[in-house]
Amino acid sequence: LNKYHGIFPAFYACYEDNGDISPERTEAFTNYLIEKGVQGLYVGGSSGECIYQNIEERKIVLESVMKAAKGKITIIAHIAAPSTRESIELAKHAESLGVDAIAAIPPIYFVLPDHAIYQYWTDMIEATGLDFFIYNIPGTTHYNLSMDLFKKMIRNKKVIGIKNSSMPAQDIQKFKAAGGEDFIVFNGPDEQFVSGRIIGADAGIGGTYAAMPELFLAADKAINESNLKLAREIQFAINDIIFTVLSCTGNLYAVFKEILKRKGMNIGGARLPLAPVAPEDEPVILSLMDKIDTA
Ligand code: HMN
Repeated sequence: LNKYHGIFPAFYACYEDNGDISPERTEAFTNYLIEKGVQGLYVGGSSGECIYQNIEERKIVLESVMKAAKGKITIIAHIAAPSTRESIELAKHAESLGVDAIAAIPPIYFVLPDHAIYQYWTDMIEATGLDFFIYNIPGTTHYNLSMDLFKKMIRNKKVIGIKNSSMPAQDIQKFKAAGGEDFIVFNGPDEQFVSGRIIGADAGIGGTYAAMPELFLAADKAINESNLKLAREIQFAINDIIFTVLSCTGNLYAVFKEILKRKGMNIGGARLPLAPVAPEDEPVILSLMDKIDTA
């Protein structure tokens, strides 16, 4: 059975009330998601707020996740850091913990030429024996993976898939066609999970799955059973929730974490500069609690 199928929540950073990384809450949240029935976790990505954590903190997060998840579900560790040097350190650390695969965005801040991105990814790939997923997320990195670089990357046998968060669903079709049948494509934009799966994504990694895993698991099941009418209905319910959260003053993750807290899963807030939940978000959060429970 392919271990890269189904629903992979992009794991949320779990903090103490004072904002420190919380190993206990990280472990508890991992167990919570395993009990929901997810097939894997994507740890240390955007939703994991990796951008706002130092290397030591990122190691603690992965260690705590692995303590709860090792051998139970598939773990992909996002290990990209601003420098190649730190990315390699994180890659080796992830390998020592026994993760299934690593993944990385292209370099951030400076938008570098393809040859430099190729070198950045290749250096971290060569640092371990692990499988690797390319992470294409132009909305945040301002770099849109070229087909040329994609084709160059997949000549390396360790490159077994891509998490694609570009908005055109047709990009998924292109990567799947060029990568071949066994090449794994993860859908990135949660608002297009159903479209992404239908056009060729094998599975999904998403930043809102952790807040509503039931809905994504149900959508995935409906697609597998070719019940497209139901899949679309679930996607509409999901999008209604996402669009509502995006209308809040508080950041997307801050709002979803607040909802999780009120459902009994306290993993703290989001780190600044991500905006915390604001007083004017209160009625929206109350309406979302109902929507998430009854959807
Ligand atoms: C990750 O890297 O942690 C996430 O999987 C990123 C993911 O693609 C999310 N994109 C961003 O946060 C920019 C989406 O899941 C996104 O949260 C969702 O589509 C809602 O807009």
